[in-house]
Amino acid sequence: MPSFSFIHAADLHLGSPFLGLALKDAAVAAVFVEASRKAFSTLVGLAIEKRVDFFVIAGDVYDGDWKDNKIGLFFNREMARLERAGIPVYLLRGNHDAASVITKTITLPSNVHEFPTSKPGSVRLEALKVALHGQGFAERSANDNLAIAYPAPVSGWFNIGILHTSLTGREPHAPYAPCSVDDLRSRGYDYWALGHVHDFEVVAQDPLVIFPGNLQGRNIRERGAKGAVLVTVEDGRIDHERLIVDEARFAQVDIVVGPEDDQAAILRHVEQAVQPIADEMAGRMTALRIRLSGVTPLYGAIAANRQQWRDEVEAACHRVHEDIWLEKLELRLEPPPERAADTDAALDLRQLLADHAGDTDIATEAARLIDEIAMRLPGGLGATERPLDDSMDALIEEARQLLLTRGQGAG
Ligand SMILES: [Mn+2]
Repeated sequence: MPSFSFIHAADLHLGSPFLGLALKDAAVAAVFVEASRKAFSTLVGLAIEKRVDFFVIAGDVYDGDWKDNKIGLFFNREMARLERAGIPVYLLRGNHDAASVITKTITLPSNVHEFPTSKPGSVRLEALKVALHGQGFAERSANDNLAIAYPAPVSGWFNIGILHTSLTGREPHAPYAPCSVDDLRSRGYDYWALGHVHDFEVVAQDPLVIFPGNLQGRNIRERGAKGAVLVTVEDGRIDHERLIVDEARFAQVDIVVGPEDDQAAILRHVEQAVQPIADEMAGRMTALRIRLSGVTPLYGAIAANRQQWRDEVEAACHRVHEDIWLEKLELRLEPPPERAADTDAALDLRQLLADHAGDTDIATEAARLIDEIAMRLPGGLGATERPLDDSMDALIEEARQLLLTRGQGAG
């Protein structure tokens, strides 16, 4: 069997907005906006430099329909770079760029092969004795098990299955093209190039089943290093390594403060907690969420001066590394018990709020109100826009802290 190498990427999500990223510095925000495209350009550059034999993209090239042709023009340019380097590309559509979702097109160079969406298709690379099998999504939601209809392997060749799937379920990813690892195994292929799940995961070793994750984190849920996978096949032996190409990074640290900590001590805790992030970011701009919890007598002062504290915490981040920016300061602090017991009113309020902590009725009612507001927005919200899902708990907690501060002030 000939030796060869290929790149397995997925979930480029070109054109994806950076939701919830309230970076105040415009130049920093611009780095994040450009990051998904830059990450893909970097990966294409690596493919050319490493002279891989082909390039696989397992769905969700585009985040959704294009506003204009800018995204299509960008993708075409990158595909043309690969074509000039003699590297063919095999790709399919996922839920985000299903055939029914993308209405605009730009003609791509002839090195780009797209798998059909109506049935599984196969491509044979004679010289390498490699067969690739895949089926894209016709519609945004693919509820059928696509994998079981994939064709039998080409005997004696290296067979690769390409599929956009959540397997048997990968929260919080929507359950599309459901199938089990055994379904994949039953096809008798040598490698499964999956897409859809945004975290890197080697799902199985025999055969290798891999989610490369997305190329670039887009929000605080998509933290850590992002990239694609380089697969090398030599004398029938398969090796894989991650190619980290993300341009900017999301990270989160939790810091527990103590009753004896004054402002200087809290900021020192921040610097200590941020140091490991600085050690790992390797020159990348990083958007950091910091969650402060614990009991502190500064509770009221912090809640009343959130903006000043936010800026002090960001300043502490910058003292550790100039490219760490505060994505959000999340406050989950508690006042010391004796302070809350100062007045009966404050005690009652605290108890009352504690009784309702985690009350699902509050979240449900808030969600209902948000839906109502969304419905009245001119033009409405897009199908995939879920405005406050991720921050609902944090917002309710913030409201609770504000109420407590006021309660204490009034007492
Ligand atoms: Mn997807």
